[in-house]
Amino acid sequence: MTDIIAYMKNRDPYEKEFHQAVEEVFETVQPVLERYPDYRQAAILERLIEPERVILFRVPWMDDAGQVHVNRGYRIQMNSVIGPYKGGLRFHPSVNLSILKFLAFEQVFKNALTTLPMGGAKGGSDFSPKGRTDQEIMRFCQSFMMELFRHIGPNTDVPAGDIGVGAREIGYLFGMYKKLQNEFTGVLTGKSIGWGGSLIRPEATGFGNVYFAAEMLATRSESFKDKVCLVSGSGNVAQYTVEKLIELGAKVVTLSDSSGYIYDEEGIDIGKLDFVRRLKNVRRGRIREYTDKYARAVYVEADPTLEYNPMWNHPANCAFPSATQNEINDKDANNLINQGISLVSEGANMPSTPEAIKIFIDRKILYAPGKASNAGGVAVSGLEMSQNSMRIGWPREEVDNRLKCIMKSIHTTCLGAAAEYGEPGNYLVGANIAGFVKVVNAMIDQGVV
Ligand code: NDP
Ligand code: 2IT
Repeated sequence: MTDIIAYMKNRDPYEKEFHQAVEEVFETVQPVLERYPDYRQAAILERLIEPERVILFRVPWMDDAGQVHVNRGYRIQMNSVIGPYKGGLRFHPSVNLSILKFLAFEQVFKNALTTLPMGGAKGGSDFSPKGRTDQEIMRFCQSFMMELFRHIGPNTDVPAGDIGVGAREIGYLFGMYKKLQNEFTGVLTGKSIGWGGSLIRPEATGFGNVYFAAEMLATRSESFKDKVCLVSGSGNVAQYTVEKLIELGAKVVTLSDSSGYIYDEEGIDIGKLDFVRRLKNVRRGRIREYTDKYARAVYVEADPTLEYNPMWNHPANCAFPSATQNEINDKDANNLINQGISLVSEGANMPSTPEAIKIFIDRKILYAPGKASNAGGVAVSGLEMSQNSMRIGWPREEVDNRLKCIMKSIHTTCLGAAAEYGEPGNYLVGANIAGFVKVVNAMIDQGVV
């Protein structure tokens, strides 16, 4: 196994996020590899780290002043062994091959855990939507789709949203796909409700994360009533995490964006959350404006010279990192524990560094890795695909109930796999092993392809 890690690092030395995601999975599935030595001859690990296909393309677009810009577009089609490629698109200046390969790799196992037939993919661009007008966003999305359309399809690859890609972008991308293909199909998920989207898809990642965390708390006979929660980010995942936490009686005291965070000791109630929604989804403003409206809250500007994030250093019971990768390091993990945290449930993908994860597990924190706890988003995307294929739309309660059942089943599956391999209560080991076994068994069934 160490030779495969060394081979991977030597071959693509700059892909550090990808290496991090692979190492985390491969370390925890070691007991499976020992139990099934045949995997070696089948070169399972080597096949898992090599994407089935990588598409890299130029995205030229014109801004409102007539200036032409060029960005890079990507789609990593990682593994299609249990279904069509499925996974989001991220538009953010930090996007590169390493980040998208890590996300696509995680997606393969996450999608396997959902119980639905979806392979793993991820894509996006280093385009920054911040400060761009709707017209500029539309031209960018159209140019992006003018290349991507030939590589995707409802039975081939079904992209969705991620950081920087929400309902507005999905609309522009879908419009161009439909025009080029002359076909109205469920080629993207996260569509608006009026033209093929599923109810509950916008809510699904945040709600699903809270459903998963509630299952974890229940193993210790606890609930969210009166729990103080730290939530990072203020986008799609964070907003619906806060909504569900409020509904279940918790008090959420933080939200953030890449410029800084707000701390509201009195708690973010539904009225304040509505303000954040308008601020972020309509006006596309900064989280610091929260304190203009709610003066008793404090705003703390992000300080990249600090070795820890002060946001993770407030008294609380639960933490829901919901912004981006590696937002909790070892110092943050220790601060969280010293402040009374007993549960960390990841809404973002890989928000905790390996050192932070080790601290959570050693200290017996209820720790849920994103590939289990944030799987509700892609799960409801899978339900959107089913509804589109059948040309029907399920009511809100039905989708929400299915989401709850799926999160419950992922929770049970993780605990079962962890116990089977001698690590009871370890959700990291459970999620990695359960996802891995499902994918690998399908690869063995389908031969060397
Ligand atoms: P959004 O674009 O809606 O929101 C992202 C939020 O995170 C914003 O508040 C953004 O701040 C902040 N953020 C982004 N990058 C950074 C950074 N480098 N440093 C600090 N803050 C940052 O994205 P989502 O809510 O959809 O996604 C959040 C996370 O959840 C991501 O890790 C994503 O992969 C994951 N996820 C999303 C799913 C979905 O269905 N949408 C499903 C499963 C996981 P700013 O506005 O300043 O950039
Ligand atoms: O990381 C993720 O699971 C997502 N961004 C959602 C992917 C999807 O296809 O809904």
